[in-house]
Amino acid sequence: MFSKLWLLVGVCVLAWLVRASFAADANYDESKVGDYKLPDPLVMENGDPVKDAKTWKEKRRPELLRLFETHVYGKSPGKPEKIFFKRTSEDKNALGGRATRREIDIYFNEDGSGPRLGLLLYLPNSAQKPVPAFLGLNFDGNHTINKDPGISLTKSWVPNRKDKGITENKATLETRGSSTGRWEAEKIVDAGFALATMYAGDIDPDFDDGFTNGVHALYRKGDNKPAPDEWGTVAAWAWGLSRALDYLESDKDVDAKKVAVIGHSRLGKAALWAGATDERFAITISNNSGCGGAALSRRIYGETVARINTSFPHWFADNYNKYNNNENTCPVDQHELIALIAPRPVYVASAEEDKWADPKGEFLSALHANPVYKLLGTEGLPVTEMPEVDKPVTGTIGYHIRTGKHDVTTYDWEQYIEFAKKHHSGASISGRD
Ligand code: GTR
Repeated sequence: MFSKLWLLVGVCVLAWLVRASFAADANYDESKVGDYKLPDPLVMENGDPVKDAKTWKEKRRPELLRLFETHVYGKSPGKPEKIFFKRTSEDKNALGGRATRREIDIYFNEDGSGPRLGLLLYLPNSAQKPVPAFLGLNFDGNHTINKDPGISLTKSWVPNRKDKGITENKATLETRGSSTGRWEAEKIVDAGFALATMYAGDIDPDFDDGFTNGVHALYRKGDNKPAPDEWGTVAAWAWGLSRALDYLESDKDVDAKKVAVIGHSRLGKAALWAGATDERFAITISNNSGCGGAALSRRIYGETVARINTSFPHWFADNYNKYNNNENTCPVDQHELIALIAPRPVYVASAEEDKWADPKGEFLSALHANPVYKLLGTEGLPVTEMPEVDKPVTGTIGYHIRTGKHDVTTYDWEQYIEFAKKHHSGASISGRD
């Protein structure tokens, strides 16, 4: 046991050193972004052009989904045959009286054994029900998203942020509310939305454990790891978001047809994959999702495919390793991930100092998804040039680059709330802002 722990610590230190050296020599020079040719979302693999919405819907979209599954994220199981929801707590007087807090366990074995996903839900008290919602995963446990003392402390493994190690760890009281700034629960409910969130680690803990824990374990046959084209951790997180939506569909206070799935960084990659694979999500929001999220891989700017697969070998399908330092041979690029969300609204957000996530590459993905949005008869992205900092553009595709670093800020949330209001127009948004 002791030696196993040291092995784990050793592996983590090594991974950290590799990441640090990669980050140091990443390309941040626009003049060194060479020529690259993006695959055309409106051309079938066999070369046939896609000229109408029907061909997109019936042929190209399924083909692209299959390509992303096979080469990037891995194929996930569908909705499990058995899924159970249990409301574990409710407080009608949360957040200073403005919200009702519910906690719900989502699990898959009747006897309660196996993975349990803990969903936290805030409903605005002053709004007429059912309400539209934002749904997103959090990094460190539901209890970190607000100081609200009624939120249960996660019992799952949590990363140790202090020493950057992946050591065995339990959530502590000091971490209550540590991510409050990233969530803006009060602002969201005041605007008439519900906020639903779940700890990503309940679905799959964020370390390379050979897929023995989390929801992967539910589907393992014997000792078999997922096959090279089967789900990694990002896909498992996306699958978990769909299970949370299964619950929201059963809650009469939420309008499940008006759920925006949102995620930051690695969890933004998961939100995009959830929005692409699950058409029940009305809106998808990517906050600084970067490589393997909204950023084009072929630009080789900031984090690259080789880097991400080395630092986080568990995030993607094993097949994705084929494209390490070999991005041009990948049959897809990330603009086609955005295109898979069409015609539903999508918002891509970057931060000026977040060069690792390649803000320009994130914008270009939105831009190159636009032909699909146009083909499907939507407004798409209303600009052809990257907008100035802090000047959001919002059509069916929204985009902004804000001042500051890799983070989710009040400014970001203000744009997402406006975007959701615009696209849910006619929704029962009766908040008090
Ligand atoms: C970084 C990783 C990024 C991004 C980020 C995060 O280390 O390289 O792809 O996902 O973590 O999730 O904060």
